[in-house]
Amino acid sequence: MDFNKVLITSYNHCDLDGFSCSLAYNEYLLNLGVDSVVKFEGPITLEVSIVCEKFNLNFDLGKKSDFENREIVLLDHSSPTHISKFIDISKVVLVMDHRKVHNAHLFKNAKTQIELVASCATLITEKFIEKNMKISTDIANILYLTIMSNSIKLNAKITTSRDREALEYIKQFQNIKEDFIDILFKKKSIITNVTEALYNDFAVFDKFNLCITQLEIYDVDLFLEKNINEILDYILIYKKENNLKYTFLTLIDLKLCKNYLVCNDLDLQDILTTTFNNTFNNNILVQDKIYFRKEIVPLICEKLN
Ligand SMILES: [Mn+2]
Repeated sequence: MDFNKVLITSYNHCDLDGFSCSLAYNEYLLNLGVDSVVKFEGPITLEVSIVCEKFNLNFDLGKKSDFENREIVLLDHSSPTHISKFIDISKVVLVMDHRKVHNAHLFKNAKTQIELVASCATLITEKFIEKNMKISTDIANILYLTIMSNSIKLNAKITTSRDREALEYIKQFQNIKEDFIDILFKKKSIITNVTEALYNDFAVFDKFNLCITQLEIYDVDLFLEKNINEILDYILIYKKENNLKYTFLTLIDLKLCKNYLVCNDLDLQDILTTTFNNTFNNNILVQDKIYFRKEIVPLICEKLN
């Protein structure tokens, strides 16, 4: 597609996928000679800040004047909510995301590409592959980390052959040491303020009066042992404050590749028990595989309908 002047962004407080996609697509467009800039709305997430520090990248890019009168590209996100006030929805010309439940149709003037791969970074890498275009070392490194992180080192069920092929292409340009992925996993698991971490990751699904927060932790058992009471208390507070019917936490164990669902609402426990054919023990339901929130939502929505 042809662009004039472009501003690339993701959702507010975006994760590593939104961050990497934006920087990579910016490099892709600049290589094609397009006048392109990136802008994010903070605060910066822990995983992104670890990666920024590692590769000396900047989350706060450019000056305000650079951002006016541009067509907008929205990456790793497909809803008019949780985006910056600076985004005029009618100016969004391209939306790329990898969620089954999305609102891309609300961007009336946008071309949309929604495909269910593990990482939106895979869709961006495919743009480079199509043109057989080189990727700079820094961008290759963050794309590689993102796909490895999003697929939990290719262990997540959502991983597709397209994610693997994207990684193969990136490998010729990246120089990151393999052990940095585990270092990143461990570093991003150090949560000093549990309530804040839960708050920052809540996603609301209005249609179902449902809200789910998600954390990825290197050792979930230990984390829950320390924090279960604070988690259950805060989930309840958040539910009441926001007038929601259902609220729960989903945790992914990055070491054991397991999933944990946490809530003390008995009605919701019933729904989750039926959905996953598994039972709660002390308000925790454990499963021997990874489920991302984006996988859980379509499953549970069927039951809430
Ligand atoms: Mn993503």
